[in-house]
Amino acid sequence: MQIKNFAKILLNCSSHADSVAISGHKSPDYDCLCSSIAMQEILKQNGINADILLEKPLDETFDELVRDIPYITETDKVYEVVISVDVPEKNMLPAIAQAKREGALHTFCIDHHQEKEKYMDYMQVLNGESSACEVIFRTFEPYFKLNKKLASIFYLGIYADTGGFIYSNTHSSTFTVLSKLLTQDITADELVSRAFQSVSPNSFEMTKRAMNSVKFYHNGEIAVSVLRQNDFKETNAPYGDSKAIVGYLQRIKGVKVAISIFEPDNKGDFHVSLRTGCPNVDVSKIANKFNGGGHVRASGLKLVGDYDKALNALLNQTKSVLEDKND
Ligand SMILES: [Mn+2]
Repeated sequence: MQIKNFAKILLNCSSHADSVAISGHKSPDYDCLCSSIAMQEILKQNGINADILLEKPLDETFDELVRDIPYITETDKVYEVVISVDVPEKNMLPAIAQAKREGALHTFCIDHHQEKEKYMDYMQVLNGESSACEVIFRTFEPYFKLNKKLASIFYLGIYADTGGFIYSNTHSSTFTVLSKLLTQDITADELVSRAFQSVSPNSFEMTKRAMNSVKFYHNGEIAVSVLRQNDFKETNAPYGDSKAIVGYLQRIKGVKVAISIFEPDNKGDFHVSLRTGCPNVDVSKIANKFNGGGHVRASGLKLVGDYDKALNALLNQTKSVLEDKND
């Protein structure tokens, strides 16, 4: 839900606090990193210092604009205020942020996913907005001065979560925000090609393997790619670069649900990304069955155990959703 005066309350609590922390979700993406950085900058403009908490250092898949930030991955510090950005539920907070949340006096959440639980004292959740970046921009607009750095950060976050302003979460309000960002003389084309359009030779090799693995099910309506642990090891490609693969599958004519499965390490779990371009298919229904989450068009989940069994369960659930047996 939307809270009136959310920005005022957050700034007021933070300015009276000795310490403030900001955290995005586990396995961070551009929107969550950019919204963390934007939040930190907005607080700074209001005379408040805040640390950004992160599970572990970022790999080289991320552009330097978001990578070269002094993140905190370990600290004994107790934070009086903890702010989560782009995190729909408590379990998606990295462990460090979950621990700091327990000891905080005031907690805030700013998000654009479907609200699952009220895990913070104040929840500013605008479901359906393009990105956490857009929610932050609109919520805090009266309380910050837009500059080139902030505009570039917001632009990257919004670009990432809207797939370059084409997903259905792109609204006219999104373009209103973008038009304001472009007044800051940002080099949007350069930003986008650096962050999203360049691939390393290693990532290209990994993508080739993913493409070779593709199998179709349910009369070509389901496409599945898989990258096992050895594919990541042998190509030496960063896990983060595999996120684009599901987007390729979604573009194949006739495919209603695109599924990319990844085994990032030897812990025995499979990360699954789901996409659909079909207006009458809701992939979050598949994700929810496996305690995952996300949006109607793009969702994710985790499977554990034997690969064949995991794949079977996933395919059965996907077929039920396609056949609409699920309601
Ligand atoms: Mn997001």
